[in-house]
Amino acid sequence: MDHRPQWDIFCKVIDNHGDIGVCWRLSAELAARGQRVRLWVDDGSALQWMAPEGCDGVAVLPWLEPLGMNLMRLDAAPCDVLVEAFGCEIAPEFIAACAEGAGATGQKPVWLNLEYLSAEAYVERCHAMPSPVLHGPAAGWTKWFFYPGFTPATGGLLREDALPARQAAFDRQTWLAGCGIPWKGETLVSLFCYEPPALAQLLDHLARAGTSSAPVRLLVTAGRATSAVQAVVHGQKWRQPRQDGREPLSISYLPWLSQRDFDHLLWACDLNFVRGEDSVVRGLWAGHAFVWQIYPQGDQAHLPKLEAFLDMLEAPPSLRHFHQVWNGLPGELPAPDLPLWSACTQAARQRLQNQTDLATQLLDFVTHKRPPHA
Ligand code: TRH
Repeated sequence: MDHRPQWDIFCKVIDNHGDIGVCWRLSAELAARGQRVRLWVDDGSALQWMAPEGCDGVAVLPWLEPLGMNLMRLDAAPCDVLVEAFGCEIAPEFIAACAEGAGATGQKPVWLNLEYLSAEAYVERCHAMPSPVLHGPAAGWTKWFFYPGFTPATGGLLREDALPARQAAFDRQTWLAGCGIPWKGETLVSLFCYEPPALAQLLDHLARAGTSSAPVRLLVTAGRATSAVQAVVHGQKWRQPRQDGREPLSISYLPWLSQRDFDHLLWACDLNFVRGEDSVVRGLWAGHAFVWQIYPQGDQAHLPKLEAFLDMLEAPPSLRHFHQVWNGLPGELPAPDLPLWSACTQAARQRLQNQTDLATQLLDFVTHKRPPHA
């Protein structure tokens, strides 16, 4: 009999790739730490490029409505830990089946509501708060709010155990050659974004930087970033070659990368443009200068979230101002200051590396709430 704890993680893909990106990374890390994971997802198509090799210990299951035959899996391996990611409501028939199993064994699963990442102050207040379940087959159980975050009083950040060793062994020249990216010593800039209004300004800046010193190569990620760049590049004058015959700014359009290679991209570049929830953390761990495009919310709720993040980062004024304009506030983008900005990332990384990571905190929390099987 397999006594490894069984996690059931539920993920609904709202739009973009952050929901499944975070859930996959968490699932894979829990499996690396000896847990068994069933990842229930309503649209797992992005996993084909994000994680083409899958992961031992993680079973990806379609979140159909109703769950139907897949519920049989609960008979084989009852649920120990339930995670509803980003406020998705777990399928009621799953809860009912879980409650039935718990009735038989006398042990309730630990039920976690994994929230979005923010550096705002409310996160410390709300982290690990209980929410009693009042109705339905699980009435009498407790759901726990779990907030990832940037301080010791929060749930921490996703940071795999294997990350430092992977990063230390990374060689950018070899990786770039393996991807077919023709690198001749240019300053490398990655771009993962939505449709930032200041994109044309950025391209101008990069071309100017590439005119005065080393040329710049922009590595544009697949999807919305590629469409956004292609919409502005047509007929741009910065395509004129320099005196040495090299273009001041060259652009490479990338295919969809696996999550591992997405990390490699961030490690390879001197400046990274990241977006949303997962890649901003990867930008931090990469340790290079980075700029974050926050996921925009209709009621402008993202603006205080952005400011809280910049406070946490201890961003110098030029980086703060760049972020504001990049995120749609009026103004001119200041010139990127790579030495200053990368020093800022490295100092923040150092502070954050001293904190306990999200997977460790989740495992400790579950052990505390539910002692291991006898
Ligand atoms: O895609 P996103 O904008 O996701 C968003 C945000 O997380 C937002 O906060 C959330 O509310 C919304 O989804 C629903 O950015 P994010 O979070 O960085 O997720 C992208 C994932 O895709 C990340 O795990 C990295 C991965 N990725 C690859 O693996 N390969 C690639 O080639 C690219 C471009 C991304």
